[in-house]
Amino acid sequence: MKPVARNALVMTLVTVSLLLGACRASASGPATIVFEEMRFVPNRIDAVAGEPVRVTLTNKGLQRHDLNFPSLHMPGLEGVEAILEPGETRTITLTFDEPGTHTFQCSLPGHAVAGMTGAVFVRP
Ligand SMILES: [Cu+2]
Repeated sequence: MKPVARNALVMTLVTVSLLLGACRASASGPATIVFEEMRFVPNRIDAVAGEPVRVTLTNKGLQRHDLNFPSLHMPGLEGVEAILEPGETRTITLTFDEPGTHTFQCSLPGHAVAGMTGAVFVRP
């Protein structure tokens, strides 16, 4: 794990949490997503609105992949991004304030259309 990249990601996630107004402390169960060529395994996460969910990302693919939420529409940032090199593992924390479905994808060119898509299902 690269400390600098990890710190940048933490700052991004803190910003997202503040923007969403999520300040509650209880946690949803941890989840794991493996990046492969060209898919996420599994390609869904279940979460509870307002509760942080820890997600461990592992890139078992042969090239760089990321986890990107286009729906978050943050100025200057195309959603929550976690770019992993092959063999890299990182744990992120996501908090969604409203119930609903948030799709995610790998934002590298051609990867989403090749099948690297998924969704977080947020229940009340
Ligand atoms: Cu990819």
